[in-house]
Amino acid sequence: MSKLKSLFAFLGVTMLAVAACDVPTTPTPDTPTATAVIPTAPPVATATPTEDGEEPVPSATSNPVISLPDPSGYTWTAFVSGLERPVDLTYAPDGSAYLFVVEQPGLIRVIENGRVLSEPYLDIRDRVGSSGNEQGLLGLAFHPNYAENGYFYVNYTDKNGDTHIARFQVTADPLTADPGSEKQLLFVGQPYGNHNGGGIAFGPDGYLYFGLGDGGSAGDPEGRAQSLDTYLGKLMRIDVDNGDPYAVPADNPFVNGGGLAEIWAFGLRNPWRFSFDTATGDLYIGDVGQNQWEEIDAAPGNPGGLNYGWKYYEATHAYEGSPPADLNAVMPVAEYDHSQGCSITGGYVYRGSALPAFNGVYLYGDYCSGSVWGLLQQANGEWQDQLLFASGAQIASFGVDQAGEIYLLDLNGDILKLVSR
Ligand SMILES: [Ca+2]
Ligand SMILES: [Ca+2]
Repeated sequence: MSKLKSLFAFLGVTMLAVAACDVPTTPTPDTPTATAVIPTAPPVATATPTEDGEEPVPSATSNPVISLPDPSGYTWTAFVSGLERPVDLTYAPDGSAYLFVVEQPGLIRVIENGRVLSEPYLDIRDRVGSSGNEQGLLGLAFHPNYAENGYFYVNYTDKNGDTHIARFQVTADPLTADPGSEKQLLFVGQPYGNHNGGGIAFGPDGYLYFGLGDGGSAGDPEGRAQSLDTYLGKLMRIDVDNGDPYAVPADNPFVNGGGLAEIWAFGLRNPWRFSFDTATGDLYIGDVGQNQWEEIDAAPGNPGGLNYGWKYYEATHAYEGSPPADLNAVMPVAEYDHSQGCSITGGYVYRGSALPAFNGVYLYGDYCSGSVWGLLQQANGEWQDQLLFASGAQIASFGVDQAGEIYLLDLNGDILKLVSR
C-alpha cells in the first residue's frame, strides 16, 4: 500500500510481462502460506495441507484463488463502442441477457448480444442536468424482483444540480421504460457542482444503498462528511419494499437517533462507485481523494455505522483537523498516490466463471491513468494489491453481467470486457 509496495507491484507486473510466456501463476514472495482463505469455515486442526491429493472444498465465502493472477494471460477487449459518456453498466435480474448502460446526459441504453440498440430504454434528458463533469444520470440499480414488479432505481442530478434518488418502471415492452413513472424517493440539495456520488445498488440484504459525496468544492469546507445531519458524504440504506416512498431498516445505525436514519456509513468524500461481493456480501467502496491519495475501503460483513475518516484523513494520511479520541475511523485497505492516477473508480469482486483465476479478486481502476489493479485478501488478513493492466481508458466505471463477467466503461464511449488471451 505504500509507494514502495506499489512500485514493487508495478515492477513485478513489468517483469512478468517481459519474462512470461508459459510462466504459471506464482505466489508473491511475501505471501507467507499457500492456504486458502476460508474466513467462516470451522477451524482446521493443523495447517498441514491434505496429503491425499484431494482438492480443498471451498466454503461459500472462500476465495479458492490465493494469489493475484498473472495479468499477461488476460486482456480488456472491445465489447461495444459509440456510447455517449457511459458511466454505469448493469443487468436486470430477470434471466434476460440484456445489459443496461447509463449515459451521463440522461439515457439508459440496452445492449443485446454485444450490440447497442438504437431505441433507449429510458430517456430522462428533460430533467437531468449534466453540465458539470460529475453531474448527470449517474447510477442504476434494478429491483431484485424486477421480473415481477418492473422497478428500477436511479441516482441523478437535475437541471439545478441537486440529487434525486428515484424509482421508474418498465412498460409492457421489456425494452422500454416509462419516463412518466418516476417516483421520487429522496431529494438532496447540492451546495456545489462536484462530488455528487452517484452509485446505487441493492445489497445482499435486499435493501437499496446509494452514495453521495461531501457536497463538493474542495476539502469539504462545511465539514459535511462528518456531520450526521446531512446525507452528503454518506452511504445510505433504505427499504424500498415497505413504507411510502420507503422505510428505514430497523437495524440502521441511527434509526433511534444521533443522525439521519437513512445513513449507513459516513466520513466519505466522494464514493463514486461501490459494490457488494455477490459471494460474501462484503462491501467495497472507491472513495475519490482530494489532493494526493485515492482509496479503496472494504467492509467485510458490511456492518453499519462505519466512519471512513474524511476529512480527518485522506486515505491513511492526516488531512485536516484533530480527530476526536473516539473517532474509530476505518482505514482503507488499498491506496495509491497521484503519481499513479487522479481519481479512483471502484469496481467489483469477480465471481464469473470464464476467468477462474480471478475468482474473489476485486478489480478497480483510475479514471485518469487507465490503470486497473487487483485486490485480494490473504489468509492472514493482509491485502494483496497489485497493478495488473494499463487499459488506456478513461475509466468511468466497471460493470458486471448476470454471469458475473466484468467490463470497464471508458467515458469516451467504449465498453471493454475482461477476457483470457
Ligand atoms: Ca455536489
Ligand atoms: Ca477514508
